[in-house]
Amino acid sequence: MAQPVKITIPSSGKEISVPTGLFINNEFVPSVDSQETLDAINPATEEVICRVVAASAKDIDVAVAAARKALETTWGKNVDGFERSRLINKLADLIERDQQELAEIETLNNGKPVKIARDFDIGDSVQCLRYYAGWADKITGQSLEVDNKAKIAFTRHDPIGVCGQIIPWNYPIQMWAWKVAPALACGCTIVMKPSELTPLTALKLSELVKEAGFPPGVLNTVPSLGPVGGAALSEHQNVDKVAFTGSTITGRKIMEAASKSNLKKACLHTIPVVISLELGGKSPHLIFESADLDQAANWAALGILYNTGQDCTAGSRVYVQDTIYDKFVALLVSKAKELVVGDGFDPKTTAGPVVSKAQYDRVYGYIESGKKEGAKVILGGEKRSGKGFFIDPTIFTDIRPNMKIVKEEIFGPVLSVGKFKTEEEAISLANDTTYGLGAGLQSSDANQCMRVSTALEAGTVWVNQYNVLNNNVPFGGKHQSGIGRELGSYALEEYTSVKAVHWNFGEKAD
Ligand code: TXE
Repeated sequence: MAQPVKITIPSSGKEISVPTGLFINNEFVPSVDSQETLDAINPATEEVICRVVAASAKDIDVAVAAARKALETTWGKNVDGFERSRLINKLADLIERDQQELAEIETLNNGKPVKIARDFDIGDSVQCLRYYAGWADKITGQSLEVDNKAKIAFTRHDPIGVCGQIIPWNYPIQMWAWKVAPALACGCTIVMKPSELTPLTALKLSELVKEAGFPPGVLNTVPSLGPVGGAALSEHQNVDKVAFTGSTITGRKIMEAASKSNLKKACLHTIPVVISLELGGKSPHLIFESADLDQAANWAALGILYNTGQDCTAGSRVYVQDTIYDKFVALLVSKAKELVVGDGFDPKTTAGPVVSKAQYDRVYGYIESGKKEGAKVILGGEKRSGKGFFIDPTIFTDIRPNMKIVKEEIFGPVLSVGKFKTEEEAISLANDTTYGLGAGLQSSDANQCMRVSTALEAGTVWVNQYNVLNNNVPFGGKHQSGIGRELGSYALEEYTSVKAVHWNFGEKAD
């Protein structure tokens, strides 16, 4: 095991070579002590594409040691920002060069349409790398006057160190870029654990990391099961930071593991683990009577159906003002019907299958619970026959706040639509959640837009649009949706450690 394999792209019959080993010190290697493998499955056909090496806890040790060595020798404080910037830009160029091939592998393993993978996920990832390449030589501290003329203090923003990065399966390339780009720009080294469901593009990207010229050990890739490799990274004594995107339940486990290793480290006087968590959501989307209804219906449909609803900011609760309710719901249903759910290699497809059998069963579990609890299905809700984890858009109305479909993250193309009379009622319905990731509102009343966006409890609020992100704008959640921010200059704070230097150039001690 650990040799590359040829995989076949179904639409063209083209063969692509994909590495299957662990990527440590710029080489693809077998596990040091385990024969375990992970099946990479095509969710459109349910067939196994290939198997890759699954990292054990001992492999994580090896990868962390490689990352530590690189931090102390060839990366970290040993390389200037201009060189980091040059290498990150080179990596972006190589990803752009290979975008079609990477998109096809992403579609094979994740299911999303090739065009979306290439033009949005990869296009955005290339831009993300270039954005942070721009920051790499601009990470500076401050010079500070202190209370004595013979003294000065200054700060340096050092790399935080070895970073464990644990990413999910809904945007395998994009989540990789969001985590890798700021970490590299700040001079950190990385042990990347992709989801066990979608390891292929992270392995393929590792080839490009080597080709770009990054020194061995700067970025290591260790596909593994969450409770094995993910847990080993979270509790590792020699990892300085864990960055995670995934479910709230796993986020809690990671925090617990990190805090337990923190206490031990505090005793040992070593560096504590720093955490950033990007977790789930149950995001509200408010449609007010003054909105451009056609546009509002477009944004509401995109808000829940983009990426087959497997989106942490999915606008899964739409609340509509009573005066326009019937008209808007009819429009929304007609927009949702335009979605073409199918194999991501079919150019007509606009939404692929959900990623796995587990997700498929989970989403249908919620659809059944919605029906049982008395919500009304006005679109979809039935299973298709045949192979593939395909789920048609499903819309529920006649909902109540305590229903599971209204409270819990479904992570599929399932929407709950409710009604409100007043702005106050809309805000109160929107904020009635334990999450706080995204929120949206559609209105042509500017004062209302400002009032409501101020009142909504979320890390991101979209006004007259939905689910649009930019690499220079921070992203993250409130409440149980996470800790810390990705993207923008804010992400640099997650990957740097501020050191204050106090300098005496004249004062004598008594
Ligand atoms: O997530 P997990 P799952 C939500 C979404 C979805 C649900 C379940 O609601 O239906 O989570 O998905 C790693 N220590 N989101 O079970 O387990 C795992 O290997 C360390 C929202 O797939 O959170 C993978 O790499 N790591 C979300 C990553 O965590 C562990 C995206 C995510 O998997 C671990 C994905 C452990 N003990 C799911 N256990 C978003 N916010 O975008 C698992 N992992």
